[in-house]
Amino acid sequence: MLAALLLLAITTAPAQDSLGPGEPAWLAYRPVNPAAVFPNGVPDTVVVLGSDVLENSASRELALGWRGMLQYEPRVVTGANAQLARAVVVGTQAEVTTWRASLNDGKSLAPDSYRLRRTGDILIVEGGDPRGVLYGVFALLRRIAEEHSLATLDESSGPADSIRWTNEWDNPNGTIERGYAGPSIFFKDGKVRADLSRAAAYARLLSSIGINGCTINNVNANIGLLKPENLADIAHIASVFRVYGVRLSLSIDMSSPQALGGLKTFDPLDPEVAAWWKSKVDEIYRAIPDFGGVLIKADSEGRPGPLQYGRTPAHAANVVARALQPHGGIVLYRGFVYNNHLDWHDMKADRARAGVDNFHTLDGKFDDNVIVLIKHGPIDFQAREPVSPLFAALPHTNQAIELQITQEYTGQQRHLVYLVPMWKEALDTDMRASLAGPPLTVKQIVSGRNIAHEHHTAGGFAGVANVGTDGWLGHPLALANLYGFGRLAWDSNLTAAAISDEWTRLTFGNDPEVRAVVNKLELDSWHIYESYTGPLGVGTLTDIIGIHFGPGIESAERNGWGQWIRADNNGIGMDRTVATGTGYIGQYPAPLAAKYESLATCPDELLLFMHHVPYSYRLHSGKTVMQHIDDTHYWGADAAAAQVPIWESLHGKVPDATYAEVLKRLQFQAGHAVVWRDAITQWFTKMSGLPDAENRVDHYPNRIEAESMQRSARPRSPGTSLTAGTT
Ligand code: GCV
Repeated sequence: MLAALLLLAITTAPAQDSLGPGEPAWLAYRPVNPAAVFPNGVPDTVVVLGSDVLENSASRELALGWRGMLQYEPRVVTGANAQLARAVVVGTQAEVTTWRASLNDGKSLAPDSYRLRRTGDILIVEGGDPRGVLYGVFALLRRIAEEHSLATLDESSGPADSIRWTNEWDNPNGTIERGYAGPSIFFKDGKVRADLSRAAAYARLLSSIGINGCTINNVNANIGLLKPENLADIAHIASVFRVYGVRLSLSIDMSSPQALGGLKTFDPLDPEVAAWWKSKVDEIYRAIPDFGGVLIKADSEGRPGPLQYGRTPAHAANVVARALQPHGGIVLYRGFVYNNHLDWHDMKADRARAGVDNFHTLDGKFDDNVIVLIKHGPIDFQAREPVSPLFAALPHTNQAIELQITQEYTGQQRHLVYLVPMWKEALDTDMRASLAGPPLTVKQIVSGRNIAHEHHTAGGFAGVANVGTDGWLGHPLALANLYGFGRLAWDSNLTAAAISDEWTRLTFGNDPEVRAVVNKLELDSWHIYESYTGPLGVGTLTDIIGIHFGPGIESAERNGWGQWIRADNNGIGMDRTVATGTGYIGQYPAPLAAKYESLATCPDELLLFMHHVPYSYRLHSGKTVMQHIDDTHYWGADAAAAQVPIWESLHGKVPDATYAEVLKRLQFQAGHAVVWRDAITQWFTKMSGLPDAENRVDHYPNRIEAESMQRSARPRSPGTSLTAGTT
């Protein structure tokens, strides 16, 4: 009955256009040419072999896809005895074998995996389990949206990683830390929202790209969410997630046994604390039987943690993991543990070292259901960072990679930055200990499947999405990042270009011109953003003290946060070498350490992350550091401006509301790129005393003038309200 009511709630969810731009995102189900997909006729019947709630979702989705893309209302029947002509049959492998034993060819499917095949006039979507059935249906619908012929079909697919979660930094009051698309879809005024139709729609989107878990609250966790009355409300969110195979999880605060439970301590080795966690976790599972587990941020940025009692992250993770283990739950324990009161006078102090320094002695000490969650870079989701050396330091520990979909330091969805190419660089980095052995990439490490890391039992991806009520991510083109995150978590061998094209076709259709323009904008965007912000791996130069938006070059210096760029009149960059610097480079396996330690082999794009050099230092490109700063910033601002007419060429070819929203944001970005360019070129020219070879610096004497010139030079679309430097 409850399931039926939920289904009703979902099918009667508010009309798509009331959910704002970007909705329904890539599940647009635009009409296609049926003859191109089904040369022998469109299947007219959907047969659902099982009765699992996920199989019901699968058949409902097929019907939606048929209606939208093929303009056909299919007959939906359940059970194995249906009379068939042209049909799509969906079921688990066991159900398909019971239905037609002859279809069993011995290829077994793992949980979450699917197989799509055709036999005669019948298409079969077969899953290793009901979740696999649903994923298979979404995969079939992707083929149809891309107008692939399904005259022949036999393909199987399964996820590379078992953990494929998004994390949402939502607070009970409805705000979202580092969220740039309106308020929370889960919480309002201290409570779970009464209307969870958007939460349901989000679960559907997540499921369509293979995401199987979602942590609904901020890692800076609110303790009160674990109160019984709140757990009862959170269970409603879990119910709407369940229909799409998404397991709910919660961020927890390690001090809860004391702060909420009233104990004298939250020392993870105290038996009363362990008992408190066990009782609380049992209570959670009574409310949410398929609860996924917990996410823990501790001893970081003021959050309480085990260090207070002289205990380790392993002690803290394990005490919660032992409470979760009988229920099948997991702990994602964040490797983001660092001291934000570093002494900036100390030339050996280095925040980038913190991950390895805090965790390497704990390798092998975490329980099997603990996964250490590691930000892809050692600092904090900057526009350019090397991969975190922590991935190589925990060979006997389950690991997952943490990526940030919300664009905290990368333009907050007012700048277009397609992040998949950046993530791919991290995932493809080879961390092998010696060049003699086979490659050992980060994607292999987090998949937990390689021989060198045989003790892994689970691994995967967590992406900080922070979707809100405003078109999920605000900027319509930013949705490619959420889509890309899910697709990479499923198959990290997919290319950034293939993912962009897939997303574009599902979102905007198959018009070659639209595809070419959107793919170009997406694929060029990271390079453009990086060009007018932080050069050569120095950091983003973003204002880190304020809202992490816009230039704030000196804000990183002379404070305890450790995002120093160490710029003075003579030079710039952090010396992280083993020879003369902080020794950070020595945390990498030998081949990578050798590459970064030597100026001769350190790549230009990471130079200032690894080395301190004079402004006159010549890069591999032949330019000096200062000339590189000037040239890239002028190029980047021009390239940002050029995105506007490129997008304008799509007027009338994409939905009007999306066209206007993207245009507004690209125009803003073009103006803001000039602000960035001038702030940085002027600051570094003054600091270095080296003039631009082309004498471009001081074109715009100050930032205010730059803004106003930009405004008058480029008319805005009606209704534009974005202003540089504000949220
Ligand atoms: C949720 C950065 C962000 C913080 C965030 C933190 C983290 O420091 O600015 O808002 O806290 O990362 O990832 O925990």
